[in-house]
Amino acid sequence: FTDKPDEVPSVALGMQRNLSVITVRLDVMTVTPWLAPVIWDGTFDSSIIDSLYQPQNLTIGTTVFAIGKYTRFIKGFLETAEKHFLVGYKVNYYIFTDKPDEVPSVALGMQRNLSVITVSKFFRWQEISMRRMERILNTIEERLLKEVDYLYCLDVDMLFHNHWGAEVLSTLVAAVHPGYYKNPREVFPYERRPASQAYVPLDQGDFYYAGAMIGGLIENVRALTRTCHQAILIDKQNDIEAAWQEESHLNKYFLQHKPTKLLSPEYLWDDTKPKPPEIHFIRFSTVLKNYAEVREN
Ligand code: 2GW
Ligand code: MN
Repeated sequence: FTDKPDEVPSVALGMQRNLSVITVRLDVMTVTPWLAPVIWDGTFDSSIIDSLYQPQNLTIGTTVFAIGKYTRFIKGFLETAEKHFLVGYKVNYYIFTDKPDEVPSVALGMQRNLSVITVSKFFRWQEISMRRMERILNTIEERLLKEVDYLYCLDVDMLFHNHWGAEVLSTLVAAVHPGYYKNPREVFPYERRPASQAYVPLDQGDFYYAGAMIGGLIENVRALTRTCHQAILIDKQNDIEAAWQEESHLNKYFLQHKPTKLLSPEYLWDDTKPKPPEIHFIRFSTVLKNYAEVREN
């Protein structure tokens, strides 16, 4: 067992003597206190993972929203997903947009399909991002229950840079936010007002999870989107909007329904941050964008 597999020398072994190198990570948390794995490079073997999941003949759905100026991100998202996202598996992309004409045509690999779902644009940006829960829920109930086994809901202003494979599959999957994985819970930007459904007291919370990735078995993502959407509606009736919109509600949900697998920040990075040594691969990361320009309506 070593944290430095590259440094294991090759030594001539006698007959009937074998050596296995098992990599361990000592520099990061690789399992939660409720025994869910945290997926870091060096904690899994892709060939073993694929031997588990390939025979199941799975279909993995991916939702992305590209409303208003965000259609410009679709091309890079899809082109890089084709190189790194669940390659070798059946993948259905579902692109929600108000401008179906602006969805570029990107060459897709075998067993990979794309559906465009036309939706209206909301005036407030907070609604664009928050209403994803409602729209994903409706689409799950209309068709995704029949079409996919697992569903991953991702931000579109992102690019894949390295393998993002079947090691992410599990019942309910959350991504640890790249900005807060070294911080104590008191500084997590949870919603702190008791009047909101997303309220988390200062002495609670496990991790701060990113809103840009929700995943899991379709039934589990359905339950998540249903609960979060209902909580958002209750907040609306009470005239309160959580600090980080649906990300706040997601964090409340994961506090009450522990994820069965956590993705380390390798799986959801932020390019404005320098790469620290514990991140061996940046696998999926935000595109640097001119916020003022892209968000102007
Ligand atoms: C427009 C103005 C301001 C903010 C967002 C938008 C906008 C977002 C838009 O005009 N069109 C659009 O399609 N979106 C979708 O919402 C798109 O899929 C985008 O990736 C997603 C989230 O917005 P984004 O990427 O600008 O926000 P981030 O990266 O700062 O978001 C984090 O916080 C959000 C909550 O405020 C969400 O939880 C998001 O998932 C987080 O990554
Ligand atoms: Mn984003």
